Amino acid sequence: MSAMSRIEREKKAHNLFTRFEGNPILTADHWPYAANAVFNPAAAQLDGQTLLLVRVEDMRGFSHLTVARSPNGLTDWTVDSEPTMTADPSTHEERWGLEDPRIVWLEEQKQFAVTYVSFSEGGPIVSLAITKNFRTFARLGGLLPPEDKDACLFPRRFDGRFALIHRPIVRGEAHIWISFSPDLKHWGDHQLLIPTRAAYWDCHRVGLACQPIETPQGWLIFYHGVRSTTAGQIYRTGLALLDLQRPWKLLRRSDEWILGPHAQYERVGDVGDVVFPTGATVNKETDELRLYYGAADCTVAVATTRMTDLLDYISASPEVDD
Ligand code: BMA
Repeated sequence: MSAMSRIEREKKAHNLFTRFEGNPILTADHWPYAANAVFNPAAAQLDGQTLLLVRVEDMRGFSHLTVARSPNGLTDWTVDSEPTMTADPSTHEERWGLEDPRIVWLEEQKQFAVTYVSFSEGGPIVSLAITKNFRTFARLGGLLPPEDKDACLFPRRFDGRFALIHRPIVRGEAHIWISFSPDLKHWGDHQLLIPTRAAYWDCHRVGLACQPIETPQGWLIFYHGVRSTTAGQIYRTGLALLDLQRPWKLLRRSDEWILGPHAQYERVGDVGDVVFPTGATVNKETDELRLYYGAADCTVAVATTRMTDLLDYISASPEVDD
């Protein structure tokens, strides 16, 4: 058992993140062309700037991805004048648009991997694109059959294999899985990683939030959890820790959510009561982690915390038995 009492830990969970006072940082009004909503952004650092690959929903209700850049990650965003990645509707895979990207730096390839949802006629598919500059992309296509979403690669191989966290729907249930591949194309050895938890805030659905964050204690995993209530679904964010060398091993999991809909822009929108993180940046010098998230399926917001606080909190969270 940890030294922190449950009450102390709840207080810590409640105070872990500080919302940026300038939230929401991006809205459809910032966009250089007509859009209904801009949300669920992937995040990376490139050329001394923060880059967000933002999901943009057009007036048909279909989505594409567009880059926004900022010198400080908070303000002064410049949005690409045209969509950066659009669906190819002539393919079965991308019939109804591209959604909810995640970005990770692949150490071996020295390129960014973008995993995103292609909305196919058969349901959502996880697709992969590789890029150096977010201007040109090598599109490697779908990785696994539908229905699957909320996916991200790890930055390197484990025992010679790449690893993918994703969220297939299996028997109607929405749990987080991990799968492995020798070549980023053929995937297998599928294992359940983080299941939903009966009665908790994450009892109905879970899915990966942003990219896995490497720490000396293990991989920090942010995930969204859903509870369905009589008033609708509530999307909140929790934290888990995976073994550094064996990421298929879940070490700890937060009892509490650490970010939930509270601000007006999170409570009210196209889909109210949704915080949906999909990107993070870490500044090792300042110890700061910034979590970028979609708020109420309408806008992009950011909240900040310290890596040491996250690690203190997850170290005080329950261990998970095998
Ligand atoms: C999920 C995804 C997200 C969306 C969220 C809340 O299932 O489709 O794109 O932000 O629902 O509506």
